[in-house]
Amino acid sequence: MFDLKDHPHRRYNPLTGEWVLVSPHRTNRPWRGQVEKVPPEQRPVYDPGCYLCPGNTRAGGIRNPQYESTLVFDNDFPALLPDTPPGWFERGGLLRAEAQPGVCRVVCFSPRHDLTIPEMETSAIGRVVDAWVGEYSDLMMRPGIGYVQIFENRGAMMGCSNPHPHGQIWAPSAIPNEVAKEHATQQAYFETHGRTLLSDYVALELELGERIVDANGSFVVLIPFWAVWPFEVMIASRRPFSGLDRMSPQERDDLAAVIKSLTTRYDNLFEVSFPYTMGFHQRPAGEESPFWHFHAHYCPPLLRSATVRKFMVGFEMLATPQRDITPESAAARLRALSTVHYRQRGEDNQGGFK
Ligand code: H2U
Ligand code: ZN
Repeated sequence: MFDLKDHPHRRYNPLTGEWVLVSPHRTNRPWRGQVEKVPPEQRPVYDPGCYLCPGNTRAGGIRNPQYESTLVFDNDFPALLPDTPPGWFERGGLLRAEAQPGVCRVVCFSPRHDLTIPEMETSAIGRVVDAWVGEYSDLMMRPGIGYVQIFENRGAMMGCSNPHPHGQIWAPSAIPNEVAKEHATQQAYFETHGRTLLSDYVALELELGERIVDANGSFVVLIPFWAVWPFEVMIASRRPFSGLDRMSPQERDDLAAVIKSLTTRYDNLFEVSFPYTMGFHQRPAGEESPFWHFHAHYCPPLLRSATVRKFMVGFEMLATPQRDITPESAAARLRALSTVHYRQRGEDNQGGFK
C-alpha cells in the first residue's frame, strides 16, 4: 500500500550513499498562497565600478583587458595558494591537518555586465564551455593539483558578491568531500556492473520519464530521485565520458544548449533571476577513471516564489535533509515551462548577446 506520492519516506542517493526524507503529504494540496514578484533589476551594459567589466581595474591594481567573450584570471583573494609548503599535523590520531596548496581562478562569462547565462546566446555559452574545458585541461596537468572544481554561485541569496556574470574554479591538492563520495560509489558500481552508475541511472529515468526536464542528443536534464533542494537538477551526459576535456564538438554545443534551456526555465519559474549554486563533477587528476561519469549539479534555494526559500536547518542540519514537494512534481513544473526567457518574450531577439 506504500505510495511514494502519499506517504513519508526516505530516498537513497547512490552517488553519495546518503538518504533524504520526503514528506509528500504536506504538499498534496496545490499551493494557494501569494506568489510575490520582485521588480526586475535594471543593470547597465557596462558598470564603471565593477571589477569584472572590461577595461576596469581589479583589487591589486591589475586592469582587465577589453575582452570580447570570456575572461579568466587568478582570483585576487584566493582561498588556496599554489606555493603552500607541503606538511601535516597530527596529535593522538584525533587532531589531523594537512597543507592544501592549490589554485583559485575567476571566469567572466561575458563582457556584458547586465547579462546572465540564460540571457546569453547559445554560441556565447559555448565559449564559456570552451573556457571551462581549457581551465580543466590546464589545471589537471599542473603538479600538485588533485581536483578541479568549476562552479557558479548566482544571486545575492547564494552569496555572490557581483551581478556581472561569472563563475569560479577552485583546484585543491586533495579530492574534496562531495567528490570523494561520488568517486567511491561510482568506482564500486563500475566494478560490479561494468557500466557507469549514471549510464544505468539515466537509462532508468528515460524509461520512466517522470523526472526528466529536458534532453538533447548528448545530455539529459532531470531532477534526481534523491534530490534535496526543491528544484535541484542534474545534467548528465548520455555517453559515459569522464570529464569536460573528453567532449566531442557536438557534445560541447549540446552542453551549451541544455545549460541555456535549463537556466531559462529556472528564471521563468518565478519570473525572477533564479539563484543557484551549480558545478561540474568529473574525474580527479591522475589516472584515467573509466567509472567517472561527467555531470553537473544545480542547487537552487528557492521553494515557492522569488522570496520564499528553503532553509537547511533543524532536522536537516542535525539529522537528514528533507523536502515536501516531490522530485516528480518539481520536474513536471520545470518541464512545462517555456524555454523563451520571460524578459525576452515578445521581442524579436531570441537569444541575447553574441
Ligand atoms: P563571488 O561574487 O561569486 O564570490 O565571486 C567574486 C570573486 O572575485 C571572489 O572570489 C574575486 C573574489 O575573491 N575578486 C577578485 O579576484 N578580484 C577583485 O578585484 C574583486 C573580487
Ligand atoms: Zn556529482
